[in-house]
Amino acid sequence: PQPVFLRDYTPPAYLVDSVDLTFRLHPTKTRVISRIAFRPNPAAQDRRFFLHGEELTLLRAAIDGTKVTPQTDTEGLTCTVPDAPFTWEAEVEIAPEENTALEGLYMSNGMYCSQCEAEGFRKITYYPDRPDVMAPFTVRIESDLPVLLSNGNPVAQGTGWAEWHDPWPKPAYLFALVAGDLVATSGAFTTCEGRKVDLNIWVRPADHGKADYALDSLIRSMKWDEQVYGRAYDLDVFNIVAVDDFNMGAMENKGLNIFNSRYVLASPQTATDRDYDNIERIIAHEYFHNWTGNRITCRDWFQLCLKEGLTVFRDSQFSADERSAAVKRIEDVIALRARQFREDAGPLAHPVRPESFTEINNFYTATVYEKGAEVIGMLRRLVGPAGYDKALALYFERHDGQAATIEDWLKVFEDATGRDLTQFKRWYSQAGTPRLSVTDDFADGTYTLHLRQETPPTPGQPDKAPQVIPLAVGLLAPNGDEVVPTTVLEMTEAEQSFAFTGLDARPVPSILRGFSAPVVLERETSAQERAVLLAHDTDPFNKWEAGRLLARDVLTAMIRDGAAPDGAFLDALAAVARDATLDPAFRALALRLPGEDQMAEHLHALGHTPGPLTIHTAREALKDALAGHLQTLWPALYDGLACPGPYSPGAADAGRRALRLAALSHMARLDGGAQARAHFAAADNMTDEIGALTALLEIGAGTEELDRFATRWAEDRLVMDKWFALQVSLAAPENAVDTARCLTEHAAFNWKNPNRFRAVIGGLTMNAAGFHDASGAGYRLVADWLLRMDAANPQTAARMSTAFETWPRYDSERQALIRAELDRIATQAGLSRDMGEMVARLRA
Ligand code: B3K
Ligand code: ZN
Repeated sequence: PQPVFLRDYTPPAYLVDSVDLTFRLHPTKTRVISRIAFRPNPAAQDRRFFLHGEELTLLRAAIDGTKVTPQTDTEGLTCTVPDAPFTWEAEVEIAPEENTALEGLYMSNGMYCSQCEAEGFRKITYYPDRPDVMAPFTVRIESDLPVLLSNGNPVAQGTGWAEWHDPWPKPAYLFALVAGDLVATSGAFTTCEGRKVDLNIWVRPADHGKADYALDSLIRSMKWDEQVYGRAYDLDVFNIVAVDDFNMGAMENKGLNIFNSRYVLASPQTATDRDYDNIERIIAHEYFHNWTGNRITCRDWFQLCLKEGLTVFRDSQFSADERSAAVKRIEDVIALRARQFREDAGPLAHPVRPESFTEINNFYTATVYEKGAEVIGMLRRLVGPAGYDKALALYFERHDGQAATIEDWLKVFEDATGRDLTQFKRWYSQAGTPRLSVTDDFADGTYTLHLRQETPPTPGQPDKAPQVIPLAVGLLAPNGDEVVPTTVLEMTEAEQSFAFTGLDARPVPSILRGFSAPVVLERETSAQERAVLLAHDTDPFNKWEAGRLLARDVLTAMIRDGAAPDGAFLDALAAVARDATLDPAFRALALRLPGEDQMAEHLHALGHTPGPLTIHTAREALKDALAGHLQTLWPALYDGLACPGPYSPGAADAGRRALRLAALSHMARLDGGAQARAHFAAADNMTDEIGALTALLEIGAGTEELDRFATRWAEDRLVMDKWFALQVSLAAPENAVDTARCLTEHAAFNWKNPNRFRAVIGGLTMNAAGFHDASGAGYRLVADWLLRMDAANPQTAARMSTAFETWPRYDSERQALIRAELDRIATQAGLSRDMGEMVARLRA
């Protein structure tokens, strides 16, 4: 397979005025009849008529009613066509039941469903499957199944058939079809334009009653997008369907979102606070795509961040408004560092807008999504909220109905605000996380920050130019009073200094407030300064960050020098944990120590290569020390934070539960798990049940509870995913591989279900010390499963292969072991395009 390049873009040779599709559904012999009105594109030079098509059996084709015999190959067909508008008709046969890749039309538990982004429509029928070809679709579905859905509005229906029409021109990747025995949780929403919209969340009958929170989240999302972005919904119905077998989280098909059931179904007994949070966020994300993605889509797949970065940014704003902005920001940065910084630091690093790809599905990454959202956050910080709103209004006005580019996006900001964004555009083209080193001096009342930025080389990009870095800074007096409130410094040079005058004493700087740019800050700071910030910073993000840096340095000293846990750190953390004026959710985050993978990355950047087991042991020792040091605090927190009343997934109660469960997990280290066992037995919601089980597994206990859990929840797929994942990810390092292997032999291990596969194999890759066991057994097991999965479902397998992206930070023995597994995968016959590209990049 050949890579495609951004620079090679050419406009489509033919445009589409309308698409009519008829589906005669059958598990192995579905017929798809298409009638497509084409016209030559005046903007194109090329007149070759090519339609994408893969794994299709072409039964007949005609142009303007006359039979034709196109030339077909494994990628599509070509045909001689008139030099004027014409109608193409074709009939193809496909076999949804045999589709294990879960791309195109497939079956999940007896129901038909589709996933077309990015290039799945070509597995349904012959079509110019590229996002810059947009057309209105009319769809007829014929099937005995009771619920038949497609995009747009329902037109007509009878026994065994239904017709849908979507008036909004869309690219084929937003096409969707669902047919099944489904029940709906329904509601209604009247838009600010007065349109009455029927809302339905469709689930399998056994899951009825578990979609209330999803519906509530949808209604709040619709309201929010009207109020904050002025965007109203544009069809008479909005349907969401929950599907058990799904490669990703969800899909924003026009008017018919399809979701992984784990991001729809929830009840207090079966879903954790985190699940509720994810449901709210992903429902919002997919809904927001209706404007950022669907009404304005991408010209080509290199522009993916145009819709994904923006939509992630929008859903973060929504979550911040619905819950706690401070907590949301901290959680986002934790995730960004864990996934995107990690990606940027390894062989898979790529720009927010990649310049080439072999398989686009490999680029639905933390860089495109999360860094893409950070770039928009920086843009908003630079032009200010009013400038941002003006630019967005212009974006919607100018590009509605179009397939746009990053150039279009930036031009809108330039036109709306008068700002030159030439240098800023480097955020889209340069890969890697900039490192920002900071020194300072103080003389005669003037405090000066000296900044130096440098972005390390990444694959294909040895040299980097300076980027625009918005740096939010505030200054605190040594007693903790804020003397300079947040100001945004704009760094544009490789080296630059900024002065603050009129100060009485040398201040304590609070730099990169709110994590104002996705960079690594490097600054020699005393533990004392960090303690001042942890106690007094008015910026909640940096207050948390100060604690994280203290913890990181304490852990670094323990891992590298065998130091003992630092008492001053434990005291500082204790002060935060018992400060009742702070949000419990914030306190719970402050108590969370940096992860093992984060520590490995940090130490590697410092030039060290400690064994994963050393890191694990040190982190456990610090947790034990924290438990012991604060032994009187834990029961007080635990007793004081019980939520009165019935379970509510709202932020306030969730925060209390998070802090209470953090206390419980520390108590377990002191009482052998007695309290956690009692908590498990008494739990009346899944958050408490999982929290108690986690506390037990972390101390090597919980065998009985695991059994009880399995008995109680054997029939609930989503809850059982948790059971599978938890015991692998929390297994003692020396048992992790065996635990995972054993679970892959469990009767309920249906490996073709992506959620179950991710629970066990992904669970192992998340157990850093277990996965990186010196024997290489973890690498072997994961590679075995990648190969097996690749033959069935390349997308899910390729995504999991990113587990190997951290190889450069390990010792030479482990590197050799990983390399051997990557070689073994690379030489496998019949490897998918997805996996082929991933291993090639991983090995480079
Ligand atoms: N746009 C989809 C992702 C499609 C993934 C294709 N492999 C979900 C989302 O980002 O909203
Ligand atoms: Zn998205």
